[in-house]
Amino acid sequence: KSSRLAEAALAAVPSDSPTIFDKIINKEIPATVVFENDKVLAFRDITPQAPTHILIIPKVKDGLTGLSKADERHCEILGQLLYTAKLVAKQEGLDDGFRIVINDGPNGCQSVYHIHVHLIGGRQMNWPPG
Ligand code: DGP
Repeated sequence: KSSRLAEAALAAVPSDSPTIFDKIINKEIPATVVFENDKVLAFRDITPQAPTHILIIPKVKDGLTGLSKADERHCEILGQLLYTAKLVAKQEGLDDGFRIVINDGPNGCQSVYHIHVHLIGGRQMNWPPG
């Protein structure tokens, strides 16, 4: 399963085109939304890697396909994404800890080019990651 995800990531072409996440934002395809405000959306990952696996994304991409494309104007939304991860971790009861991941580019195994923070928890994590 993990290697299939890695293959999908390697097959993904980095671009600023709309992604599947725009369809989720626009409610064109369903997602299990766990938190939403005017700036960010948090929903359950379709291929969870742990009992809790949530993606936190900005509602407006503004060129932020990935962290490597961040500009100074993105500092506020980057803060909002991390702060939302903290709020959702609390909401999910991840009181013993959790992991935050941002995959970037082919080497980082990024498959969707709309920046997203993975919030993963509910089990013991290992280090180093694969
Ligand atoms: P990354 O590999 O970091 O780009 O993570 C993209 C994640 O997005 C991956 O864990 C699977 C998830 N994902 C892809 N398509 C969908 C979808 O249609 N719905 C949901 N809920 N998650 C999706």
